Amino acid sequence: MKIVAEFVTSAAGAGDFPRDRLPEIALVGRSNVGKSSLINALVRGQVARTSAAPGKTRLANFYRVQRGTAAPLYLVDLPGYGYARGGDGSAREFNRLAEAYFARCRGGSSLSDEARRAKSEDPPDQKPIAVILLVDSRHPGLESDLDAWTWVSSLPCPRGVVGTKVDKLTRAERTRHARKLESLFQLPVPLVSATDGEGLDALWKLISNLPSQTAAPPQPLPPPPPHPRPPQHSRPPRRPPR
Ligand SMILES: Nc1nc2c(ncn2[C@@H]2O[C@H](COP(=O)(O)OP(=O)(O)OP(=O)(O)O)[C@@H](O)[C@H]2O)c(=O)[nH]1
Ligand SMILES: [Mg+2]
Repeated sequence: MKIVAEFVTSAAGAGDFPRDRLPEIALVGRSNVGKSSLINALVRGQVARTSAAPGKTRLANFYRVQRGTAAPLYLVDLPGYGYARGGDGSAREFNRLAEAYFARCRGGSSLSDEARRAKSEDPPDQKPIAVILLVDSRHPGLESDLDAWTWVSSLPCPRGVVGTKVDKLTRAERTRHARKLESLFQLPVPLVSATDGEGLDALWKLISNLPSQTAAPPQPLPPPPPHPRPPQHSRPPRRPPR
């Protein structure tokens, strides 16, 4: 299937977000979990910048994606949380950006329904946004991820969870970790690899079917999770990221 993807814009705050009506799929997760790599894998290209040093993505980056004959959408690469070397300043930056970003989130009918809608009655600052929490499938149940899920679950958007880097699991771990993730999040959790492409079809399916019934009723937006602990499996980079 042909996939056309292009970088559209980087946003540092509310004034920079695209103002069109295309649905958005926001990827959220700890620094280094593989958000940018997964976007590249999904679009089979190199549109997003990746790095072995956590904290690479500091802005919200928007990629417009057209997959086959499906309606176009944005994949949105948000900065990761839990980047220790970024300090409190970077945590505040992440919280401010996440808060501004998800304030535009409106629940409602499914994304594909939304994409088909020619006209929208939404106020100009509201649009269909779904959020996918990425967790490292090697480390199910990190407290920072569970905190993030609690926060994501309070947003009025459809949501899902995906386990990344499955290529790093043994066969036995796959079964065990998959069960643990599904029990923690109470959802099917596809395991994917940006490296070898495993699970990407399932993820595309999840994206197009993100059901509206998982959307919580609109409510005042809570603050994003406090700056969580750094990932427990990785060391801080020697040099600060650029
Ligand atoms: N083995 C393996 N490595 C991966 C996979 N996905 C990402 N990586 C590696 O993990 C590191 C981090 O990947 P990124 O995609 O930059 O992570 P990120 O979540 O965008 O990180 P930030 O921008 O810092 O928030 C890089 O070294 C990638 O090559 C995967 O599926 N398998
Ligand atoms: Mg990134």
